[in-house]
Amino acid sequence: MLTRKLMTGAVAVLAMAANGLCQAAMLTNGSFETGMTGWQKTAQAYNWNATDTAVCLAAPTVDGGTRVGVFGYDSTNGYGHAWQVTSATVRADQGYTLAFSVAQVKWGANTGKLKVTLGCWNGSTETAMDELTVGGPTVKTQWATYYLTVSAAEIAAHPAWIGQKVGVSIWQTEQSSMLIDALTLVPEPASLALLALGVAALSRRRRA
Ligand SMILES: [Ca+2]
Repeated sequence: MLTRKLMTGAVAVLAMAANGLCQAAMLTNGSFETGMTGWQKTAQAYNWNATDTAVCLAAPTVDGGTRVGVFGYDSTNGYGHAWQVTSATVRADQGYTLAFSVAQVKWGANTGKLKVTLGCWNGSTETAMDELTVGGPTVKTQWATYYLTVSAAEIAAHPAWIGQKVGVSIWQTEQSSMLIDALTLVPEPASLALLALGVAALSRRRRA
């Protein structure tokens, strides 16, 4: 009985370790602690930065010392876009959850919006697997956390997604003063449960 308990604990620890490894590997600098390192961006996103001090919030960041302000607007060329393509390949047996935090700052008459996409990339274009637009007339000056999720079942129902790379996009959708921080992309918990079951099965086989 003690062995069984120890084994259950070991499986839980392994599952958490696997989660931690994936979390560490999936997004580079999702907390913007090194500015926009690891993120690609269009020329229109020229004024997105992690160093401005013009905005006063009760909590200026969510994690670490910096976040990104989705600021500025190129009246000739339109809105900015930043993105990151991970090394993970979309599989029919693996879902994902993306968490991110946004705060909104009223800038003159503008209230701002941004859209975040959990997508798949075929090398040149992105297809949204899930996306959410945040912001609008009701200004939320405190940080709120949002989640995008795509399940393995949803992926299995979209064969065109499979084999593409998992990626994340941040889109400026209006002349905006939005802050974003703390993006984390992790495998869907259900899949981790399956992983834990697999480890448990292996452990049982080893003991037998
Ligand atoms: Ca941060």
